[in-house]
Amino acid sequence: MGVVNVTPDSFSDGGLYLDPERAIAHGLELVADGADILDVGGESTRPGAEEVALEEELRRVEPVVAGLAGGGAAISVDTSKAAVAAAALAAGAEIVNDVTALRGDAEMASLCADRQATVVLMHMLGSPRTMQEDPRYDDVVDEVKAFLAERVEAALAAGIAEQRIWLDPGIGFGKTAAHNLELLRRLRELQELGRPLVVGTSRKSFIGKVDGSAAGERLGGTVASSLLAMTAGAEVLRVHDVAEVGQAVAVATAILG
Ligand code: HH2
Repeated sequence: MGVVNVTPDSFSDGGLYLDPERAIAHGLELVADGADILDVGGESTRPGAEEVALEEELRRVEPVVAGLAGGGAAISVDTSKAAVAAAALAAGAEIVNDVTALRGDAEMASLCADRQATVVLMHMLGSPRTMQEDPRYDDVVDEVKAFLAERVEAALAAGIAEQRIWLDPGIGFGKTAAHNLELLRRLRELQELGRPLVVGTSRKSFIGKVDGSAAGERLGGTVASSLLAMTAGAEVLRVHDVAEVGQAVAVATAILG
């Protein structure tokens, strides 16, 4: 899954693809690099990020989804607003990646059920504005797992088919570096939930906590963590650097057979 951020303020590529033409060109490049899915987002969820008004998020996302649909990859929309998801699904998206796991907008679950969208349910403690203020868990893996199990039940109750539900531990969303490392170390435990796992470690700050690197210098850490997630059962790797991670995955897969 390649990341297409149509935002001025994303933590690693904010402002690069705010213009729809540039975002579409970037998405097509990621498809050429081997992306099977493009995740188009118009609102940064980095720690402390300001919320984006509905009209502005629609203005960013809709033309980019329309421009990329049919371009060789499935389109996912990274939003927690039902109106944005609806517009993206109408423009050709098939997947709704909701970092609030259907808790952010009361209309989201029924929309996804009606449109038969695949949904990504992600764990987050708190909201982007507050999530990095002293996050605490007794056992981060058990708590993330219990949360995701509860959100699967909520999605099923809303009429979303089980085979359309993917799960994500939410690396960096209300977690310290130690929490993120433990989630990645024990990722297999989340496989017990029985649904495909999406994992997004790309350029995230836990990598910088390991070696002091800045957001633009975390490709090695992204590759390492993505490969380990893959060998622990992750089926979707959400990354900015599709060519590099794709090559690493291909070589690792060839070695492992
Ligand atoms: N991470 C980010 C955004 N959306 N969605 C899922 N399912 N999983 C993730 O790990 C995830 C996500 C943050 O990365 P990015 O989009 O590059 O940054 P920003 O939120 O600042 O736009």
